[in-house]
Amino acid sequence: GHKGSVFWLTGLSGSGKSTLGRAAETRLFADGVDVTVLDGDTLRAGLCKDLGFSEADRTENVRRAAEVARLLRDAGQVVIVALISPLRSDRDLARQIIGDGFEEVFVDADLGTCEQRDPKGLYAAARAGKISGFTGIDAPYEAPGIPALRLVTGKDSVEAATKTLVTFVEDTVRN
Ligand code: GGZ
Repeated sequence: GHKGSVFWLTGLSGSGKSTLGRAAETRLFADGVDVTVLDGDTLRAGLCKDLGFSEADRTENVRRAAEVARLLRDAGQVVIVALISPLRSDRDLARQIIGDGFEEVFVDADLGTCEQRDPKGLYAAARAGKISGFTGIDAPYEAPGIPALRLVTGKDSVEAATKTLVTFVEDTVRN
Protein backbone atom coordinates (compact mmCIF):
# COMPACT_ATOMS: atom_id res chain seq x y z
CA GLY A 1 0.00 0.00 0.00
CA HIS A 2 0.98 3.64 0.14
CA LYS A 3 0.30 6.68 2.28
CA GLY A 4 -1.23 9.92 1.09
CA SER A 5 1.34 12.61 0.33
CA VAL A 6 1.55 15.86 -1.56
CA PHE A 7 4.37 16.59 -4.02
CA TRP A 8 4.37 20.32 -4.62
CA LEU A 9 6.05 21.21 -7.93
CA THR A 10 7.17 24.84 -8.11
CA GLY A 11 9.00 26.51 -10.99
CA LEU A 12 8.78 29.10 -13.74
CA SER A 13 6.22 29.02 -16.53
CA GLY A 14 7.63 26.62 -19.12
CA SER A 15 9.93 24.85 -16.65
CA GLY A 16 8.10 21.56 -17.22
CA LYS A 17 5.91 21.18 -14.15
CA SER A 18 2.79 20.04 -16.02
CA THR A 19 4.72 17.78 -18.39
CA LEU A 20 6.54 16.06 -15.53
CA GLY A 21 3.42 15.88 -13.39
CA ARG A 22 1.43 14.19 -16.17
CA ALA A 23 4.23 11.81 -17.13
CA ALA A 24 4.74 10.81 -13.49
CA GLU A 25 0.98 10.36 -13.05
CA THR A 26 0.85 7.84 -15.92
CA ARG A 27 3.75 5.79 -14.51
CA LEU A 28 2.53 5.88 -10.93
CA PHE A 29 -0.98 4.89 -11.95
CA ALA A 30 0.43 1.94 -13.88
CA ASP A 31 2.27 0.96 -10.67
CA GLY A 32 -0.99 0.95 -8.73
CA VAL A 33 -0.60 4.31 -6.99
CA ASP A 34 -3.79 6.37 -6.52
CA VAL A 35 -2.53 9.63 -7.92
CA THR A 36 -4.11 12.96 -8.84
CA VAL A 37 -2.52 15.96 -10.54
CA LEU A 38 -3.66 19.46 -9.59
CA ASP A 39 -2.42 21.71 -12.34
CA GLY A 40 -2.52 25.52 -12.39
CA ASP A 41 -4.10 25.68 -15.82
CA THR A 42 -6.82 23.18 -14.87
CA LEU A 43 -7.59 24.85 -11.54
CA ARG A 44 -7.71 28.26 -13.19
CA ALA A 45 -10.26 26.94 -15.73
CA GLY A 46 -12.67 26.03 -12.92
CA LEU A 47 -12.18 26.26 -9.17
CA CYS A 48 -9.95 29.34 -9.51
CA LYS A 49 -11.70 30.96 -12.49
CA ASP A 50 -12.17 34.19 -10.56
CA LEU A 51 -8.44 34.65 -9.91
CA GLY A 52 -5.83 36.60 -11.88
CA PHE A 53 -2.10 37.03 -11.32
CA SER A 54 -1.87 39.75 -8.69
CA GLU A 55 0.05 38.76 -5.59
CA ALA A 56 -3.17 38.41 -3.61
CA ASP A 57 -4.79 36.26 -6.30
CA ARG A 58 -1.76 33.99 -6.55
CA THR A 59 -1.82 33.55 -2.77
CA GLU A 60 -5.49 32.59 -2.95
CA ASN A 61 -4.76 30.23 -5.86
CA VAL A 62 -2.08 28.49 -3.81
CA ARG A 63 -4.34 28.36 -0.74
CA ARG A 64 -7.20 26.70 -2.64
CA ALA A 65 -4.88 24.21 -4.30
CA ALA A 66 -3.39 23.35 -0.90
CA GLU A 67 -6.82 22.84 0.67
CA VAL A 68 -7.90 20.53 -2.18
CA ALA A 69 -4.59 18.67 -1.99
CA ARG A 70 -5.11 18.18 1.73
CA LEU A 71 -8.58 16.70 1.21
CA LEU A 72 -7.28 14.29 -1.43
CA ARG A 73 -4.29 13.36 0.70
CA ASP A 74 -6.59 12.69 3.67
CA ALA A 75 -8.56 10.37 1.38
CA GLY A 76 -5.34 8.44 0.76
CA GLN A 77 -4.33 9.89 -2.59
CA VAL A 78 -0.87 10.79 -3.76
CA VAL A 79 -1.24 14.34 -5.04
CA ILE A 80 1.05 16.11 -7.48
CA VAL A 81 0.51 19.88 -7.49
CA ALA A 82 1.94 21.83 -10.43
CA LEU A 83 1.75 25.57 -9.70
CA ILE A 84 4.31 28.30 -10.29
CA SER A 85 3.70 29.32 -6.65
CA PRO A 86 6.44 31.94 -6.96
CA LEU A 87 6.59 33.18 -3.38
CA ARG A 88 8.23 31.38 -0.48
CA SER A 89 5.58 32.71 1.88
CA ASP A 90 2.83 31.14 -0.26
CA ARG A 91 4.60 27.78 -0.37
CA ASP A 92 5.04 27.99 3.40
CA LEU A 93 1.30 28.56 3.67
CA ALA A 94 0.71 25.43 1.58
CA ARG A 95 3.11 23.50 3.78
CA GLN A 96 1.18 24.68 6.84
CA ILE A 97 -2.22 23.74 5.38
CA ILE A 98 -1.05 20.32 4.26
CA GLY A 99 1.15 19.48 7.23
CA ASP A 100 2.47 15.92 7.23
CA GLY A 101 3.62 14.61 3.90
CA PHE A 102 4.27 17.92 2.11
CA GLU A 103 7.22 17.51 -0.24
CA GLU A 104 8.54 20.53 -2.11
CA VAL A 105 9.91 19.74 -5.57
CA PHE A 106 11.82 22.45 -7.43
CA VAL A 107 11.41 22.15 -11.20
CA ASP A 108 14.53 24.08 -12.03
CA ALA A 109 15.00 25.45 -15.52
CA ASP A 110 16.61 28.85 -15.85
CA LEU A 111 14.71 31.78 -17.30
CA GLY A 112 16.64 31.66 -20.59
CA THR A 113 15.61 28.07 -21.18
CA CYS A 114 11.95 28.72 -20.33
CA GLU A 115 11.90 31.81 -22.50
CA GLN A 116 13.39 29.89 -25.40
CA ARG A 117 10.71 27.20 -25.09
CA ASP A 118 7.89 29.73 -24.76
CA PRO A 119 5.20 27.21 -25.87
CA LYS A 120 2.35 29.71 -25.55
CA GLY A 121 4.22 32.86 -26.57
CA LEU A 122 3.64 34.34 -23.12
CA TYR A 123 7.27 35.37 -22.53
CA ALA A 124 7.32 37.19 -25.85
CA ALA A 125 4.06 38.93 -24.92
CA ALA A 126 5.50 39.88 -21.54
CA ARG A 127 8.71 41.24 -23.12
CA ALA A 128 6.58 43.25 -25.55
CA GLY A 129 4.61 44.70 -22.64
CA LYS A 130 1.38 43.03 -23.72
CA ILE A 131 1.19 41.11 -20.43
CA SER A 132 2.26 42.69 -17.17
CA GLY A 133 3.23 40.93 -13.97
CA PHE A 134 4.61 37.87 -15.73
CA THR A 135 6.67 35.63 -13.45
CA GLY A 136 10.39 35.94 -14.16
CA ILE A 137 9.97 39.06 -16.31
CA ASP A 138 8.30 41.68 -14.16
CA ALA A 139 7.01 39.58 -11.28
CA PRO A 140 9.23 37.70 -8.81
CA TYR A 141 10.12 34.03 -8.62
CA GLU A 142 11.71 32.98 -5.34
CA ALA A 143 13.50 29.65 -5.73
CA PRO A 144 13.23 27.16 -2.89
CA GLY A 145 16.19 27.12 -0.50
CA ILE A 146 16.44 23.42 0.24
CA PRO A 147 13.70 21.55 -1.64
CA ALA A 148 13.03 17.88 -0.93
CA LEU A 149 13.88 17.23 -4.58
CA ARG A 150 15.32 19.33 -7.40
CA LEU A 151 14.74 18.43 -11.04
CA VAL A 152 17.05 20.25 -13.43
CA THR A 153 14.80 20.26 -16.49
CA GLY A 154 16.99 22.60 -18.51
CA LYS A 155 19.71 19.95 -18.49
CA ASP A 156 18.12 16.53 -17.97
CA SER A 157 15.69 15.00 -20.46
CA VAL A 158 11.97 14.76 -19.66
CA GLU A 159 12.50 11.00 -19.45
CA ALA A 160 15.29 11.29 -16.87
CA ALA A 161 13.49 13.91 -14.78
CA THR A 162 10.28 11.87 -14.81
CA LYS A 163 12.17 8.79 -13.67
CA THR A 164 13.76 10.74 -10.81
CA LEU A 165 10.39 12.12 -9.74
CA VAL A 166 8.63 8.74 -9.92
CA THR A 167 11.39 7.05 -7.91
CA PHE A 168 11.26 9.81 -5.29
CA VAL A 169 7.46 9.50 -5.02
CA GLU A 170 7.56 5.71 -4.76
CA ASP A 171 10.29 5.80 -2.10
CA THR A 172 8.38 8.41 -0.11
CA VAL A 173 4.91 6.86 -0.20
CA ARG A 174 5.52 3.11 -0.07
CA ASN A 175 5.18 1.58 3.35
C1 GGZ B 1 2.70 33.77 -14.75
C2 GGZ B 1 0.95 33.38 -16.21
C3 GGZ B 1 0.66 34.74 -16.19
C4 GGZ B 1 1.46 35.61 -15.39
C5 GGZ B 1 -0.75 33.77 -17.50
N1 GGZ B 1 2.46 35.07 -14.68
O1 GGZ B 1 3.01 28.25 -18.74
P1 GGZ B 1 1.57 28.32 -18.52
O2 GGZ B 1 1.03 29.79 -18.76
O3 GGZ B 1 0.66 27.32 -19.08
O4 GGZ B 1 1.39 28.33 -16.97
C6 GGZ B 1 1.30 29.64 -16.45
C7 GGZ B 1 0.03 29.71 -15.69
C8 GGZ B 1 0.41 29.98 -14.24
O5 GGZ B 1 -0.61 29.65 -13.38
P2 GGZ B 1 -0.32 29.17 -11.89
O6 GGZ B 1 -1.66 28.95 -11.29
O7 GGZ B 1 0.63 28.05 -11.87
O8 GGZ B 1 0.42 30.47 -11.26
S1 GGZ B 1 0.56 30.87 -9.71
O9 GGZ B 1 1.04 29.69 -8.97
O10 GGZ B 1 1.57 31.96 -9.71
O11 GGZ B 1 -0.74 31.33 -9.21
C9 GGZ B 1 1.16 30.62 -17.62
C10 GGZ B 1 -0.12 31.37 -17.35
O12 GGZ B 1 -0.73 30.77 -16.20
N2 GGZ B 1 0.06 32.78 -17.03
N3 GGZ B 1 -0.42 34.96 -17.00
N4 GGZ B 1 1.23 36.93 -15.35
N5 GGZ B 1 1.99 32.89 -15.48
